[in-house]
Amino acid sequence: MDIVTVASRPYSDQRPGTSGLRKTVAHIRQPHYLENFIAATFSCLDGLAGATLVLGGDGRFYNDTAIQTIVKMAVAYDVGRILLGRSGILSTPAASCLIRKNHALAGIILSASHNPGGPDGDFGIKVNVANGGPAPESLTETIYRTSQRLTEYRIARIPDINLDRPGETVIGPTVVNIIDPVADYTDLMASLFDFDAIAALISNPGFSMRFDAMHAVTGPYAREIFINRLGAPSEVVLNGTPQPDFGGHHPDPNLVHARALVAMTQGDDGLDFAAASDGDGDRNMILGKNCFVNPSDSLAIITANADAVIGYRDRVRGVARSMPTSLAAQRVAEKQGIHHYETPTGWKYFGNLLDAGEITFCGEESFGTGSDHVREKDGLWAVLFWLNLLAVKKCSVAELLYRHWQEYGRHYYSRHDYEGIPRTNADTLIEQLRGKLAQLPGSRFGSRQITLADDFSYTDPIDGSVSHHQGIRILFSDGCRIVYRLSGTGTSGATLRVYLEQFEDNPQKLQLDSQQALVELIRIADEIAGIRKHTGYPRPSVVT
Ligand code: VG1
Ligand code: CO
Repeated sequence: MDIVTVASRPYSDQRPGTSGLRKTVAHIRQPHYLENFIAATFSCLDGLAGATLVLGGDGRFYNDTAIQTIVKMAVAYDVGRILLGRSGILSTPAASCLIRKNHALAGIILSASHNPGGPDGDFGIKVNVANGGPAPESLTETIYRTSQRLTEYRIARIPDINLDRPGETVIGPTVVNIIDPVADYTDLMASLFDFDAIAALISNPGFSMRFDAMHAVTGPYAREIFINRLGAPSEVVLNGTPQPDFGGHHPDPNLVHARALVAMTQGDDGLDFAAASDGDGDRNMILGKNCFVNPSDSLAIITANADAVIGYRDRVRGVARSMPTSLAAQRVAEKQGIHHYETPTGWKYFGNLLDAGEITFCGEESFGTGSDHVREKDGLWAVLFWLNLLAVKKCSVAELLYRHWQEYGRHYYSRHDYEGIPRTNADTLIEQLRGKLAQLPGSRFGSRQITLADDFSYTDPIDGSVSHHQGIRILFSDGCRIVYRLSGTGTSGATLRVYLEQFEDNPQKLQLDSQQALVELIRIADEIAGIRKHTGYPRPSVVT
């Protein structure tokens, strides 16, 4: 076995963001860039020699090239076994499932999630740890510091392996095991949900549905689950073949990027149910006939109705939501007497709470929902949860939603993104806002008064670790909230996210258009932060 040590020089920008290291493909393809980050990661994983590593990605451009490099490095770093998804494919939740099931030490998931792919698109590297979840900030910071001192890495000089041929190959100290990426995940889903009830719903001629895989990783998973296991006709899965450039689209399941699917739910003969997932299969969008389920509401409805689903009956301990996510789930937790936690943005902050059994469900406003079945958000899981609810409750998506609002009130909610603004403008906006925070409490805006204005900090209740600067929150006397933060997943310029929330429990006012309901708060958000002035944008580039 020819293992060589290659001299390298550190790159200064290998600090992982909200969800892994995310860069343009061109950036990742710089000499030694990928190798450096993998070497830094490997040297920070205690006990790597002889251990099991899960490896796969969302199939985007450069996925297979990067996998070949990582396999050769894993051999050089004495990894004992690599569990590799066939053709390099693993959805993020399936990778999490495999890490847990096989007691792997870690996983590497190659994905830039919902960001576009292709030679001119984005690429990403996510590192997961032994619980199946994203590496905690303590580890990503150590990897980053290591990357800044890196002067060399090791790699085996071996031919590329055939990623399409299942089975085991021994390469020096390492067994490379190419596995079916779909089977274990499908079994896990079958253990949580009532597949017979869902199959009966899907076969009912009065029920129409589509799942849009957006040319991304969930295609093979959706085909196995919906068509092979649940008996749906093949046309139920749209865009089901993963493509390196996602067909030239953003694999981002929201009202903007999944517009064609949304259109299929509109009108009297619109679909009864439609859903979509993102590049790496961890996000979900849920739609009913003429009806969109806001992700914050979805988390609340899943929590409130968990007893209807066999895998969750009588065992719900609590729910956590990322800070910008609406308070709808908290309202359910308070009423049901279960735990509730508010964490920073990013799935890594849920891991400790899930491991400690403090929570059963968790979610984010950014179309992410999940539970303690894995340690990642899980798109198809959420879709199956909703189908299971519809099958048991024998009602439509809209009925489930309206009933929930009637019982708990409605949290009108929207996120406004200002994408691709110059970094300095974004930093100035946030700095000026921070400078004003102390004076804001007590300020009046019409009938509203600010009761709290702070820069959110989080102390993990399990390990005591503290995370600062997790978004600026402005809370008002009537329960409204405005949150401002900068994205940590973009690859060019800066993206400002503004999150708006307003509670309503007047039964006459539960069915307004969200943007209409929030119009005054949107104006106040601009007045406080000078959004238009700093960004130069008259309106947000994406509204969800
Ligand atoms: C965004 C979302 C965040 C999510 C993250 C990763 O981060 O806001 O809620 O956890 O993407 O999602 P940011 O920093 O750009 O706001 V994805 O599906 O990687 O996995
Ligand atoms: Co994703």
